[in-house]
Amino acid sequence: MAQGATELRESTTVVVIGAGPAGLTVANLLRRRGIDCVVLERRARAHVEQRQRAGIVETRAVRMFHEWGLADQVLGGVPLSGFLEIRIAGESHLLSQDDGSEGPPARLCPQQVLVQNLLSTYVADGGDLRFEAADVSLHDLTGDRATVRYRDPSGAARAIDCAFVAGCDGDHGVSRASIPDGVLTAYPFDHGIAWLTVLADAPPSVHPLMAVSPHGFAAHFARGPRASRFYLQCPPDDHSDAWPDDRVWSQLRARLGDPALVSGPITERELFQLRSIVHDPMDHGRLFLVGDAAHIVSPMGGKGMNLALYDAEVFAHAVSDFLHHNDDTGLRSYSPRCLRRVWNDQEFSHWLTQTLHDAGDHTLAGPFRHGLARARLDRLTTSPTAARAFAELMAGLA
Ligand code: RFL
Repeated sequence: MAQGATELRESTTVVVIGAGPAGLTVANLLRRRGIDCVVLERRARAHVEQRQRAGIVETRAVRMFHEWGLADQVLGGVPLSGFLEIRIAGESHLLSQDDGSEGPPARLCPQQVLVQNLLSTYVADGGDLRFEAADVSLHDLTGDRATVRYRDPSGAARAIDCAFVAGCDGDHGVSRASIPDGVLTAYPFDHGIAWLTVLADAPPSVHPLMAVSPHGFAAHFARGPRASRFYLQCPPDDHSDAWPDDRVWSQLRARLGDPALVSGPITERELFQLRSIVHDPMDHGRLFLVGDAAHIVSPMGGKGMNLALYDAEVFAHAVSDFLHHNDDTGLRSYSPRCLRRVWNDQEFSHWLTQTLHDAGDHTLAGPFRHGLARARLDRLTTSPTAARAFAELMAGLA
């Protein structure tokens, strides 16, 4: 954007780009430490508050919100039932989610509920949050101060000087794209699988449920007292138009091994590819990438949003240590510290994705990988030690 004479200039400590789980958590944690910030969000408030995606805030993240004194305000939903059901060819196996640690467990808290609560807490706390910020651009990232430019809803050009920029604008945002070519290395992975996901006004499953069947993988998760999210494995070149309601319900009944599954109106459907990517490093000068802006994890294992919350806390501690104690250790170690957890969760998600798909339709993975996946499931459902290690990973404590 041209820097005209009418540009309105301001100054703050941190500009946060994006008001998803990552950006709103960064903003709330910074305010708890008395650090000024401005959040710039491209979309309108109603859009941000209604975007449905993740459903579970893992144990580690629940305890993080408790430690910051935010749990009562931001965590909606209910504590998790304590079991995960894996159904193999119609046979049910309940895995305890007890990881052996003390403290509050994971919560069934839909992403939009978390976002609404983070948003209202931040605004009630006097936080500065600007919706419909257009043409956001980042400047002077390696200088003494960075500048973020944008146009407000009236079309006026604005510029904010800051010490740090938190790039929380997801995989398609402007933050990562502002880093010069050659600075970051991308590590992408395509699972070669697509999922059709539907949200339906249908009774939730008793426990989070993942099913392995010769027809392909399926899953059923609660998204509220009367709402469910379902997932169905499909070929990567499939299209959601090929999935009329009748086909969705008959395939779910076959794959979940539940002929009596109660259907309901489908309120949302989307077909997406299972893919993962890691960008390394997660910082450049005064810019720190947080959440999906730095990494995408395939949804199996429910780690994407939880990683965003992890990065947000590491960043907030790092900025606070620097401003309050003149200690830049946290800023310098931000990227390696976050990437260690990112790769840990990528490995878990990849392992679970391969296991639950390969163990089903053996024509896709071939008989050898099918046998390996069945052996992993056998170990998981018969060895208490294997089940405990799995629970730790699900909880985010490993
Ligand atoms: P978000 O949520 O994408 O938010 C980014 C925000 O930035 C804004 N933005 C901009 N603002 C200003 N200027 C720009 N130029 C901008 N460009 C973008 C956007 O409007 C938006 O408000 O990223 P964040 O905060 O890093 O959060 C990440 C999570 O949303 C994501 O990891 C999860 O939803 C992934 N995910 C799941 N994660 C879990 O932990 N558990 C799950 O069960 C789970 N299920 C899922 C998922 C993702 C799914 N999709 C997207 C395929 C299920 C699905 C269907």
